[in-house]
Amino acid sequence: SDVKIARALLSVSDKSGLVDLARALAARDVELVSTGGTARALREAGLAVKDVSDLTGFPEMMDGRVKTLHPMVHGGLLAVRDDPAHAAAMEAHGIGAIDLVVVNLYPFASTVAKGAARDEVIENIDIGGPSMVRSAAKNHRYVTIVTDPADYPALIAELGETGGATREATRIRLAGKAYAHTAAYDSAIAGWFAQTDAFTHPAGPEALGATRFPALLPLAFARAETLRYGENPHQAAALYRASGTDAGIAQARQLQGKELSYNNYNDADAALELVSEFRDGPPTVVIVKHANPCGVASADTLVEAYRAALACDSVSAFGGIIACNRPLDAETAEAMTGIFTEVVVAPDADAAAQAVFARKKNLRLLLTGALPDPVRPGLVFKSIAGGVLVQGRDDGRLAPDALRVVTRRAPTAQEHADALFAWTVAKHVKSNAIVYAKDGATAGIGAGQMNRLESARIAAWKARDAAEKAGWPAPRTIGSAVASDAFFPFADGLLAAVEAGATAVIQPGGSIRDEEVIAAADEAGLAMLFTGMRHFRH
Ligand code: 93A
Repeated sequence: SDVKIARALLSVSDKSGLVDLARALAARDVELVSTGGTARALREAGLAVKDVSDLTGFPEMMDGRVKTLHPMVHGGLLAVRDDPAHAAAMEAHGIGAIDLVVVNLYPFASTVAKGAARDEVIENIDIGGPSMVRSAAKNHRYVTIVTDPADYPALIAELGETGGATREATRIRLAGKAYAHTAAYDSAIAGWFAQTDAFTHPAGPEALGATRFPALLPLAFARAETLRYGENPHQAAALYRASGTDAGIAQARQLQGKELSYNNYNDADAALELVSEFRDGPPTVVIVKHANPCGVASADTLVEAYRAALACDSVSAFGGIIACNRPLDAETAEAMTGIFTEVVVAPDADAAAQAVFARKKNLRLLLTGALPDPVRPGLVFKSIAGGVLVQGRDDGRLAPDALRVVTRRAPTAQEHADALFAWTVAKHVKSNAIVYAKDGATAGIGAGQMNRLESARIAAWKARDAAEKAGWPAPRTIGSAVASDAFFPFADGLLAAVEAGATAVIQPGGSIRDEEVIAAADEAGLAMLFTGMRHFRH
């Protein structure tokens, strides 16, 4: 049921929105009680505030370490008001009920992030704040707990709707949020200690892997959406959004279309991650199916890039997910709506493009703003039975001097450019990945096979199929560059590429049979580049 707010305790480090909220409370004759800095901010705004020290009869002491840790505060928060014994205790000790608690905590994470000294970090471990948050949240039957300034406007609105009270559903929701907040807070602290522990360990942090992975991951994911189902209709699914980042598909803004499904998110993520590699490049379009690209192309204009990407494998592109690295214009939108497409992801879309998409009610249009940095650091999780594997995201990028020509013939400028293009795409294709590219467009993509030879054959076969469909005189693998995500263990995969007409190869190198593979390349007159870097993706 509704609980009328008569007394509020405000104690916040982040003072944004504070004065507006306090004014709304004061306007409803709510008594305001505050700690030092918060009280000062409210008085400066002309509001009447009672000091917590007046409530407790103790001064704030020990540099503020002890200010709200007192029965006058926690009794007021925890009392079960309609329990006669609790009511008697309140009466006996002169404890007044507190109906609303507005608290946010000492900025621990940002203090660590700014590289503060150990003492300063420790001082920013909030004790009294989380105690109040947890007391108030436990007693949500009577008490409202607000930990996020983003919730102030809704609270103010609710006070207006109810005549100065909060609803039970609101108190329950905010209590859950409060415990998520203190849990994330303590997890950040525990992560910092685990790190510190490793740094003082006799074996050293490197030996424990702790410089890259703390013993505890201080990560916060909040459920953002319950999805209709997972990869299959009998699997339940939800999207959890990571706090503290805006660099991903989970943060994209959906402009129109049906709800995104689990598979849509997964595919759109693959498409956005790949197209972001071309953030600073020419207009580029990626088409993804089942989390693998089935066509990628760069061109002078976005619409040309789309057509070239589509031509690579127009059969697979049906029902695909498209991502591009330029704002959408009407002409490109028109071309994209030529076949059934599930999702289009773009940095932006002009009004004319939006009008074109609006005609396709089901098509989901996602706008990301500036594309994410392809080499930003990050973690990648894969759950295995009973655990989670964690690795850094594949932020590998070839340094300009990393490429080594290992054949007698060096690649031409065009072969070199196509090789790099194919290599970038191969990074985003499930292993074993083979990608043929020519003139800035993929010519054939072989993904996810259990041996490299088969991926090479499938990619070539698909290129022949595409040529047949488009009425081209020959498949575009002829005169192409081919990329392999990992080394060719035998010459057979390379020979399949020769057969398909590739004239240049890019691959990591490093096989014990490299010499055999290089000899086969030389014999066929190929130019081959070694990257020294592998891009497995499973
Ligand atoms: O040092 S504390 O752990 N001890 C306390 O008793 C206490 N009570 C509130 N930190 C405490 N707080 C925190 O002070 C709140 O969580 C809030 O972050 C901050 C507000 O202090 P001020 O009002 O002086 O700016």
